[in-house]
Amino acid sequence: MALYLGLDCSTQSLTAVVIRIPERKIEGVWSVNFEHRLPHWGTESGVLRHEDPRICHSPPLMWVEALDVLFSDMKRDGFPFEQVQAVAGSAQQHGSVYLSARAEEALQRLPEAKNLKEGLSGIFTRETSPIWMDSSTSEECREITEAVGGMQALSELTGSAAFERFTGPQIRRFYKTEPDAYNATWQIHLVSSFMASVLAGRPAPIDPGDGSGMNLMDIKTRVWAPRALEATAPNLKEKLPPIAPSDSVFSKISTYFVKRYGFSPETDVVVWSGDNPNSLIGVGLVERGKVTISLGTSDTYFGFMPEVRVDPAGEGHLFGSPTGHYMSLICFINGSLARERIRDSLGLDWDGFSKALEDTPPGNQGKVMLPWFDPEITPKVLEPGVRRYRLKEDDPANVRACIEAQAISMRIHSEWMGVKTKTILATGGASANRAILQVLADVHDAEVYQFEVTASAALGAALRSYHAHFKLQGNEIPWPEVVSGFTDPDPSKKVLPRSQYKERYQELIELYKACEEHALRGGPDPTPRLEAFARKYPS
Ligand code: XUL
Repeated sequence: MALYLGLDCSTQSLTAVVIRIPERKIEGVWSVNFEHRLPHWGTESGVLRHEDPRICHSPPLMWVEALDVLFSDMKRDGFPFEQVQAVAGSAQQHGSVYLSARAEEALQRLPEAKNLKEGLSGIFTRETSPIWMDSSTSEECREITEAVGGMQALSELTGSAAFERFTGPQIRRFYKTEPDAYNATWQIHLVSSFMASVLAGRPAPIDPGDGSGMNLMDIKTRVWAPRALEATAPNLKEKLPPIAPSDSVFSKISTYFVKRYGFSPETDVVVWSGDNPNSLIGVGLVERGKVTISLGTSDTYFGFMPEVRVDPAGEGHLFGSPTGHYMSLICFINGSLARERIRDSLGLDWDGFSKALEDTPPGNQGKVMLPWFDPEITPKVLEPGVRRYRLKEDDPANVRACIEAQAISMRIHSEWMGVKTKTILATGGASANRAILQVLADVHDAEVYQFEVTASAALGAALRSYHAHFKLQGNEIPWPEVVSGFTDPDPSKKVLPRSQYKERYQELIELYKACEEHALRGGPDPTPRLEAFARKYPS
């Protein structure tokens, strides 16, 4: 009997999922919400808001402090830390942590520290970390793209066009705006490799899954790409940790955690990865066929991909999968952030939100919203602002307009992946809402399964720790076997597409495209077409 621990350091919280092997059971789930449990950091849902809405940072010491809070909660609940064989982790992608030369010694000396926060304060050359919601680096994106030889060249080299939130453009901005601090930086980590370093008490490598969210790694060979590094900042290679396979154990756990919480000194620490690559495992996408829609702070749409295929429009991404293959992904910033804003502006709770959704007809009588509360990633919208067509701001139909917009946008912007989806796995907080899943099923004309475990990234990390631990002992378990029993969709949680609405949604998808054309590229006003749609489908 053995326990495997998976941690997920997301935008809003730090979560632990523990699995028990060979019983193949989830032993427990614990979570620490940053805003509520660590209010002294002054974040809003884990993010430090800036007067410039494009700038989004988080304090790295908050994530570190959360680790002590999380393990203390588990200890209070009598969790048997000594039975944990290995720990792997997941973190929000793209965010970067800038360490000074003091960091190495501070990590080593953690066992003597009063707590993690105290032991690791003063090790940063940048006190706050730019995170994936930051969109302040458009100029740097242009510069990098040009230096590498254009969007197509960068995309083929690194798996993605340059994106504001990707780590390379963020590093370039830091180098340009704070050159002294950049020069004083010893190592630049991702949130994932930083948290892994804390657990191990020494610098951790970056895995190809998270490395591919940087615009710095050669997506085919999985090594740092010299052309991309040169285009980004000087001496960057020496500041980046090495890249190591996602299923490698790189250290034993730091004595700090042995002394304080009772972990065994033999506990293996596995290389961490990004939340999306971890979720790929956590929902069992280890072979081609299905796709996942993750309804979290951001919404993501992703699938397993056996071969290299990049988005010619430059909107989507190709990341490394922890299985050694690839995954395709598109990310929407206005996910739960948009749903919460609508809920609050209409004075509803989640039940009221679901009711408003159920009380409005599919197609919403031609009332359409482009829910760009924050700058949007897909499609690229740098000047935020919600656009409404035939929709007043206080109309309860805003609920359906938001949910339909999110579902349709996913459908339109995932066409490059070239898979006609028959089965969608829904995960993340909002996947518990069946009314939302019905919209997804109808818009995508696919069956949608709701997942039991909403913490799919942390579960994926727990499964990765189990896989890596066995591999280290010379007993590599095939991935379908690793995930089996944990990620099988529950047939009673299936939502079917309703054929009577198929044609209606096909029409609405075209109209939604016209709204995007109008809002982004000066296309004709789609209002008359929406009015005709409303007459055709009044209820
Ligand atoms: C993916 C992305 C987000 C973050 C959120 O590219 O930016 O999904 O990983 O945690």
